Amino acid sequence: MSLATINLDAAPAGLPEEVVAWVSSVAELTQPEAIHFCDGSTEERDRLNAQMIASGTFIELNQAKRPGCYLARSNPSDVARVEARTFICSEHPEDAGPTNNWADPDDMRLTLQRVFAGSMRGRTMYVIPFSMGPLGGPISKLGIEITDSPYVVANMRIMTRMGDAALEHIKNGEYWVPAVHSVGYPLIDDAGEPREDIPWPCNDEKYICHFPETREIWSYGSGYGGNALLGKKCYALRIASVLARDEGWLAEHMLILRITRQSDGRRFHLTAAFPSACGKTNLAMLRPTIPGWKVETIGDDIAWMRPGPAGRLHAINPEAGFFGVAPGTSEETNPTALHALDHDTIFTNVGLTDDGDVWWEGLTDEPPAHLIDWQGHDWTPDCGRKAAHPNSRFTVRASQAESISPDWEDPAGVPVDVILFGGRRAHNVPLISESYDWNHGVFVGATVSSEQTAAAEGTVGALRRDPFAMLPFCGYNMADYWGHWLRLGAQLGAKAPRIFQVNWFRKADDGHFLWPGFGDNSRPIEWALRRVAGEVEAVDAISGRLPALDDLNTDGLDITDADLEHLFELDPDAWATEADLTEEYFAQFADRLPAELQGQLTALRNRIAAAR
Ligand code: O2Y
Ligand code: MN
Repeated sequence: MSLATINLDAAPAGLPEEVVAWVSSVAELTQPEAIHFCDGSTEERDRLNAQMIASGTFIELNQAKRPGCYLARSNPSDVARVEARTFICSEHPEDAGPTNNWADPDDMRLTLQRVFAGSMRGRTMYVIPFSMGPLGGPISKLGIEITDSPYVVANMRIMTRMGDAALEHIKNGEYWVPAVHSVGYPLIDDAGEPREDIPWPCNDEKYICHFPETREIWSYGSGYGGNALLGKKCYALRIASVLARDEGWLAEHMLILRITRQSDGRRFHLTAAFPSACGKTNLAMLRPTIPGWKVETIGDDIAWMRPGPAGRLHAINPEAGFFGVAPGTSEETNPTALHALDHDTIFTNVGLTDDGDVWWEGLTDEPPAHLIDWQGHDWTPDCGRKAAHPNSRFTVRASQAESISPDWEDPAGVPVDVILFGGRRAHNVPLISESYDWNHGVFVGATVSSEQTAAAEGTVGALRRDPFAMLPFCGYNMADYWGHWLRLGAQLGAKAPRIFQVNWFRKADDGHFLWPGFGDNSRPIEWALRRVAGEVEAVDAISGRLPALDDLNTDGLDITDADLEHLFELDPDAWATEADLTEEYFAQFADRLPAELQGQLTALRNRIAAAR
């Protein structure tokens, strides 16, 4: 398709030349039937929703029960992020590092030219200008996603600030990141033969590619979540981590909370990184079981943090919505999330009840007697299959959560007092411990791990490292990323947030969880905040500083003294093994490992020796 045949008549006036050139070049390559610049209006949303209902991509839910809600069912082969098909295409492999899939950028460009050639034939190409973070904010950044998926447009409308307002900033010459996405299912083949569309088009061949030097994203073959909503993991973490390294800030896989002590109105802000399956969404909407504390949500997944004018680290949530896991969300586990889904929500891969509502495992104790499962088949409780896919999702505007902070869109962000690192550890790691200093905190973040619980994950009980919960999301060499954290800590000095490690998942020898979790996680967090306020002492120990048991608020808590003590037991022999495993783990980073982290490992060994 030549430029002359690309209809840019409907393009907004005043587009910068570089945007016109880029959109035209992508259209020339992918050969769409039409080009639509998304304005973000409700008319546009309603038109696309009607189109997706007609094509079968969206099923309209019972509008009396769930107004503005739709269900999408993906192809069963396209249900999650595909880490094995996610590539960092840096010029030098060592700049991607040992924890990323590296691909040669020249080779990958040839591959992408091949798969994207004609990939949008017969389809509309949507151009989505978007802002990550409040529009025009000092920490926010812009992007443009090109996609051939109206489902992606509908989700980006919820997950980002998308449309004309973002485009105005781009027209003003502000920096933006280009992101190209195609589901890889053209409606006209190479011979010019048409084919019918299907409700969830995708391709068996998938490429999720990041070019850190040129700051570009190219995603092909998947329509699902993090593979396709390119503002989220691809931009806000992988590309943003590179921007952050070069510009002196942090792009992190962290939730953000405001916690207010009602007795004196003192506000604390906390960010927290957790690997998957550690209850991050539940913590983002924490309902404290202890009185006197109010918790507000600022973000549930990603934090962008920059040193502010007074030298403190300020965090924004770059996203505008939640893309949460549905199974397990219930009135008991996370009523705030559940209530947010009452209206204007896109559900993907959950069950459809006979009265046009949604259902997933864990929503109610009593399952419906019949429903249609996520693959469109009849389902009954005894059929032996799941009604909802385990990675089924809801997409909902963050403002619909009753816990949302009135300041969640403050462009200046909130000053961070506490950073938490958590993993899922049955043994060794205490309920909470405070790092000795920033560098020790970086060591703790770098060594975050979870014990593998299923044979499918590898050897059961073996540690799966997920440093800073960034393993699949760091856009460059992980050791250099640790170095960046160390440098930023030195810059922040005494104004740096305090770093704590938490573990909600420690088990007793008979296998029962020692800690009730959920709302009771407010108890160790209260201790952390009181440490920040200088109100409570701590006890030096192997892993960090621990609370004296009397200082942990256990009022009304149903836990035995033995279990409480076990939560903080640190066995020097077990920790010596931890230290050996850390040494093995660090070895893969060779001379890129910052010397400070090797020094932290030595300090840990010294504390173990002293405890023996
Ligand atoms: O499977 C996907 O594409 C979703 S992954 C995801 C979604 C929301 C928040 N976090 C994640 C994640 O993988 O960390
Ligand atoms: Mn996440």
